[in-house]
Amino acid sequence: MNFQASLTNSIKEGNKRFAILIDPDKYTLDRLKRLIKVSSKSGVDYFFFGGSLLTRDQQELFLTQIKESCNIPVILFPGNHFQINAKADGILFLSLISGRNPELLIGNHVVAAPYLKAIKLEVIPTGYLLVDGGNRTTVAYMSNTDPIPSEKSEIAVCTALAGELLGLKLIYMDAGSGATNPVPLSMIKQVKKYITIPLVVGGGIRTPLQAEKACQSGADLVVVGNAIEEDIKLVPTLSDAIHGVSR
Ligand code: 1GP
Repeated sequence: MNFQASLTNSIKEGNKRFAILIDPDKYTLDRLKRLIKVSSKSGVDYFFFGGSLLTRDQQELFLTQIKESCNIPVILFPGNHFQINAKADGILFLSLISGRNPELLIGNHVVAAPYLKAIKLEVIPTGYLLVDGGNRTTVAYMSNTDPIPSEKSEIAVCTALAGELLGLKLIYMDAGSGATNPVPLSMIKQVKKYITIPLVVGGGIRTPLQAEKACQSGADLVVVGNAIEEDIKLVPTLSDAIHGVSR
């Protein structure tokens, strides 16, 4: 089953999903192998793979390692079109709809389109909303966009709604990797109330309780990266917290 179908199914069944963000710059091959093992045992649903800026050429090696050693689907979360890779299962085809940078609304998509057409990757049209997490993140700098202020839920709601009306299939609210504060729960609740497509939430989630609360507020899928890079023991506890939440 592809990513969109499996996520839609889990929502219908009232289940929440857990994705680990693998920024290949932050792992060695040995640490990646450990992460794969722990994730397989802990019921991790997806690996998101990518970063706003990659400086080490490890993508091919790491994707091969993941695909050869587990069944967890790998969804590319690309910072740019150099990160397109046919070894993955799918790609978040991101439109940075909280920003006003035309390259990230359509320019990069035009460049990527023929590559995506030529390879067998599930393309997931995604409305990406960057939300202020209290510090300036790499994604805010690299994308040259202003995040939505954390107290402006109405802007997030209208932006997410516009994304759905434009035909996007997923909304991803992100405070940015390493954010001081995650996306506010009140903002998640408001957005969830107005959209019918799946809602992904990530950025700055560091504890099982934060992950659980994000799910209870309406996140269908929670993404965690940094906290797991620092402490791999969080994987099973985060997984239990997220999967323990039902509608
Ligand atoms: C970033 O949502 C992801 O795009 C994960 O963020 O690394 O802060 O968990 P963290």
